[in-house]
Amino acid sequence: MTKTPTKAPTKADKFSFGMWTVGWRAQDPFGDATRPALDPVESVHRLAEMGAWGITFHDNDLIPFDASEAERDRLIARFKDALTETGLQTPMLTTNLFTHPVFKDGGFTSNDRSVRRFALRKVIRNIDLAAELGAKTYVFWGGREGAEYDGAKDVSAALDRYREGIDLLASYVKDRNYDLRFALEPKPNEPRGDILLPTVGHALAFIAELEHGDMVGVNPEVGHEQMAGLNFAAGIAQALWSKKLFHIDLNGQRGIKFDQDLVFGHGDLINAFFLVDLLENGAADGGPTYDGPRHFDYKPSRTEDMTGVWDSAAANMSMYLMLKERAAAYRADPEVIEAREMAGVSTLGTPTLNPGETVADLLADTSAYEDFDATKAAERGFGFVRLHQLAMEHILGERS
Ligand code: GLT
Ligand code: MN
Ligand code: MN
Repeated sequence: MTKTPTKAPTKADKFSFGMWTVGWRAQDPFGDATRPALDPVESVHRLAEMGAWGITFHDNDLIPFDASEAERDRLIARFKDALTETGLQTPMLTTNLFTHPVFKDGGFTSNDRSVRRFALRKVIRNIDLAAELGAKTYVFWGGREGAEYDGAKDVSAALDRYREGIDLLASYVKDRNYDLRFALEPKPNEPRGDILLPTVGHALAFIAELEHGDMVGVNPEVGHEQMAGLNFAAGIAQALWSKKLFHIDLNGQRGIKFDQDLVFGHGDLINAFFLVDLLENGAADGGPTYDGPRHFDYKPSRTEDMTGVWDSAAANMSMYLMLKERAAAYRADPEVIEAREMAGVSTLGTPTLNPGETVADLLADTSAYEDFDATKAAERGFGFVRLHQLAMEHILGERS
């Protein structure tokens, strides 16, 4: 029986799931799979029944690497039928450039040129399918683009090849007039010892070097930034600020360790709260929000049977909706509004110079420097702890 989430999602919530998430058979480096294979058509039906809006996939989640043309056509056709029956969308597609041994040293940045050319062809083929299915985002997670040994990879040349690949694929999309944007997904390590474009910041800097950077953004994943000890909500704020948050992978991670892919909110709950607050309400009042898919990229733990798989899928959506409710109450709470004002959070949006004020005007303003009482200004307490405590009380349901 399909589990009904505690909080019932609707299509308007734009919740989507990777086919590889609920479909994960739970094999890990130390143990065999603990669950049977899941038919993608069943995933489509179950997710739709639970109130999800979309399903996303890698080429090889649906079509085996060595499938014949006829088999490929058959698998796509029955998948499309399931989409039509359920109304589930396919908002994002991506390419598997990591499972087959041919990609052991990467796809776009493999030291083997023939592999790089093969990778480009594999992506182009699936981009055509993405356009056919009406996807709006194409994700690039370069899990194998990296190295274990510093002497094994010329990082500068690898970045040249990465740029060459992404720019070539972007020009292909433009030539075909596909309504598709690219989103690069950073990760610091695993499966490679060190992966290229390890964080949101690295990815944003890379995008700025692209010829077709206008159609390339990021797809940050909660756990991937947290594996590097970074603040995910803060990284997302910068991606939004750069107008580059094209997609997002929601999940949970507990600290700097292997990629856990827990249910959203089952890791750093406080950061998850501030993330949802940011996505839904914007950084400052009136700041940019995110209206793209709320995409869950988690792995149902190895301990779970199929009931546990669907329970955990529902848990992701419930967690998001509960946090959304808490965040709305937090923003509307008069005490929070006052504490944010006292803390200067809501006044940081005021430009430091007056409209039209010049450097000369600033230099002429004695109140800004000569007469400025730094000792007095240093006396100010910001009340950040009180503000944070109010947030905790909202998270714990003490205030509502
Ligand atoms: C893989 C990875 C995820 C990526 C997927 C997209 S594949 O499961 O762990 O973080 O988002 O390629
Ligand atoms: Mn991911
Ligand atoms: Mn992950």
